[in-house]
Amino acid sequence: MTPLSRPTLLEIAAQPYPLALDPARTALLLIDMQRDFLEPGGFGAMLGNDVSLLRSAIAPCQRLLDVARKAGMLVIHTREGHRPDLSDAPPAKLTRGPGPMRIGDAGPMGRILIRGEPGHAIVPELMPLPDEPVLDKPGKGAFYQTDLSLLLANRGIASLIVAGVTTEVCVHTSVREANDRGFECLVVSDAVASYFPQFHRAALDMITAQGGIFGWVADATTLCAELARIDA
Ligand code: C5J
Repeated sequence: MTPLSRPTLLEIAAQPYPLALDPARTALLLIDMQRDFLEPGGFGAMLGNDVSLLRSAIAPCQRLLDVARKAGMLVIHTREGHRPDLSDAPPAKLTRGPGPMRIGDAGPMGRILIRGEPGHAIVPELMPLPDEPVLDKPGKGAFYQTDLSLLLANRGIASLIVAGVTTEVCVHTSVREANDRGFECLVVSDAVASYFPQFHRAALDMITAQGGIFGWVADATTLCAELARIDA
């Protein structure tokens, strides 16, 4: 395909209809690709989940990261987690789930969902570069109690490419928050994943239903082929 020079609108073959993206006003948002959710022996696995279902998103995320970096796009990573003293975790979240597998309890990779613990880190395959913002979020949504809005506004971002885990929890919450704030969201179907395939499918369907009520969905191959045309 022919390389493009900026400014250029990319037309992405997406569901429910093609999306025009201005790469200069688009950011890649990678949600919670953390060791505790994705690695065998982590918190997710300890709960009895099959982490291979989540790990299938790593390679598509790597491809997205690669083209986004080459295109000079803003890349933002998030991590779900709390302060070691748990002072930023609401009681309703702390008392959720069977003990001793709650937030702050000892897990196989350190204390569960606590900042600075080994399991809280982003998987090595998707290690952020030093100039890429990493947002620590105490909730499921990437906008809740973070400075994401500010970072996006300062860069004039209007559209988000969203990838990460899990499709129906932190990805969905973040997309809903972004949609209400006026961002166009393109969710990358094979770069998001869930421990529950039926939830993954339903969550993607919810985004594109009713003419794209929360946004658009496209696969990584389609998107990467378009982004790779950008001449940064
Ligand atoms: C995320 C969760 N990241 N499922 N967290 O989706 O609790």
